Amino acid sequence: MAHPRAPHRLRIGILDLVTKSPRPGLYGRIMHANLASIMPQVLGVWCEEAGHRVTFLCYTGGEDLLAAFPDDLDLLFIGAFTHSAQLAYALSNRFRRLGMITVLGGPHARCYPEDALQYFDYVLGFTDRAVVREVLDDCAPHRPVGRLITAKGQPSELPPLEARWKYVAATLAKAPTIKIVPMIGSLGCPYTCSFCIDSTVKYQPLGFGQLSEDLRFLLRQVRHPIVGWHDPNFGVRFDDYMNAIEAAVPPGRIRHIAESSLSLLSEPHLQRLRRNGFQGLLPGIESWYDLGNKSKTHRTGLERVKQISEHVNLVLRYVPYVQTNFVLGLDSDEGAEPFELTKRFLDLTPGAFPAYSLLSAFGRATPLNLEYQRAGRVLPHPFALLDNNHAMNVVPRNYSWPEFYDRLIDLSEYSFSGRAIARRLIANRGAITRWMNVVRATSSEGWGRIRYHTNIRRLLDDDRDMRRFMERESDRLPDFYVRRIAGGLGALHHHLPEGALMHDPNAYLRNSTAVAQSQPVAIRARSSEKKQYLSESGS
Ligand code: B12
Ligand code: SF4
Repeated sequence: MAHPRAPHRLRIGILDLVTKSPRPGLYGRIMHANLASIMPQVLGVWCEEAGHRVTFLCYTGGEDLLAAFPDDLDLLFIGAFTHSAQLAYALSNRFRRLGMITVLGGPHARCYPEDALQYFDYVLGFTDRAVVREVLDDCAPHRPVGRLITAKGQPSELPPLEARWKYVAATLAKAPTIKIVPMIGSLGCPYTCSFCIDSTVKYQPLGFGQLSEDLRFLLRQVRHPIVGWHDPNFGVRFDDYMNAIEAAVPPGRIRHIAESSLSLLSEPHLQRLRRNGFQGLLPGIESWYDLGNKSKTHRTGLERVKQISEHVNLVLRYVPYVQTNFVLGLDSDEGAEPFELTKRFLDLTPGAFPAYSLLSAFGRATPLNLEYQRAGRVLPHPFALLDNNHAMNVVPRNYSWPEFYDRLIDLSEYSFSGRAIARRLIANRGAITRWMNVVRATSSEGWGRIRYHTNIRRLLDDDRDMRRFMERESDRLPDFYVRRIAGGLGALHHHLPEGALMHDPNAYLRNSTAVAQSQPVAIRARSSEKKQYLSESGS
């Protein structure tokens, strides 16, 4: 279809897909608007500053996606995680038929660009103002294969909160009770956890003066705000961060939630965090054998459990809400022990809410995925299942699938049993913490996942297609998954482009032989850069 090239003032749509589900449960209805991304809001600011007209939507599950944008848009940006990729593909297909140019950005675009290029005119990696300007200036169909544009690294600055406030406010208007304002003060991370997308991205604060300004602005808009920090690892430059908060916020006026590693949560730091209103922390524990650097421990096994439990209990004395993150199925895990150790941790740390991620290789997210791909261990589970929970797309090194699922179900039942919920309730302080933990344990996250994993375990025995798919004997997608994905897309299912149900799980390896050959050197260089940063900053 003919399209006007770069009209002077473009009509631009921006869609932030927080969920793929049009039927969110209780937790989703309350929390989805609080999980909005920052970059789509940033894009809105950049596009308007460039003189274009923006229609913005954060999709939390209740909105009508087909009616949300005017039919005469020139350009539609979609921000998507991998689990929402097929919804994004279906929307792109539908809107391209109406004559729009489509652009994909966000974690899926960074992880699976080869795949996304088949369905979008532009796919963006690292995105800064110059990259956005390039898209707006070009604004042309690129089909059948889209144009990949990426900045050299993360942007060095983002617009102030004031500039993106109208998008924040419109999104939070959809949150019925708890309203969390998304903010960010740094990009990248100095650590090198092998499974993480930021393991090779250098740490970079975004400017502490601006941060104070943003917090002052926020206090003028909301009486007692809650801030959710999106920093990949909050508080790396701890003193600078706290100084910036203290310069702007009278004690107790703002509550904060952040993802931080235990190595940054010493008792003096916790005291300062409490003084500054930190109410929720999400440290990553990940494994009892591997990745000890971010918890500042060289111990393994039961010794590590005891040390970390003591540390998390200390955190809980200062901060009421603590979620501990674990990755299950890492290559360092073998036999019953890792699962039993996590149970001991729960016994010793009843107040923490455990969040389990199944080991997932998100395309290009980390160089480690090349190793899994080379070893033929990555399964072609459709994107909609890749949210760290509904599928594990890496064949475990030391478990058969039935054994892995038996242990996963056993651990999940232990974590969300009536006894564990009651112990958590008693150990927790504050109505919101208690309520959140009970709802999470009894809704789709706790009990819902036990039901789901139990079903997969049953299918491993009863459904030959499922077993063959998981054992890499066949690429034929089991009917159970086909039905689940069609049901999830609902009315949009018939817009899913042909072939978009499946993807090439080894695209990264296939398309990056040259990159892969040069990578170890580049990775070594980045790792030593990071080690130097950690030793200089004392983190
Ligand atoms: C903060 C965070 C969250 C927050 C906020 C999420 C949000 N809406 O942004 C919360 C806690 C809510 C969250 C939830 C989840 N998360 Co999360 N999260 C992160 C984290 C720690 C930082 C991401 C971040 O904001 N970075 C700062 C931004 C500015 O940088 P960036 O993400 O690199 O984005 C750049 C480009 O991608 C681009 N860009 C980003 N968005 C967009 C949008 C458009 C339209 C465009 C054009 C460009 C663009 O511009 C940026 C600048 O270069 C990363 C891990 C990490 N270390 O990065 C995981 C990560 C993104 N999360 C991940 C996952 C799996 C999840 C969950 C599915 C977990 C779960 N089971 O619930 C949910 C999904 C939520 C959803 N919206 O669908 C994965 C994503 C993998 C993937 N390919 O999908 C990551 C990479 C962690 C991992 N496992 O490796 N997460
Ligand atoms: S500390 Fe967190 S953000 Fe940093 S590399 Fe490890 S998992 Fe990624």
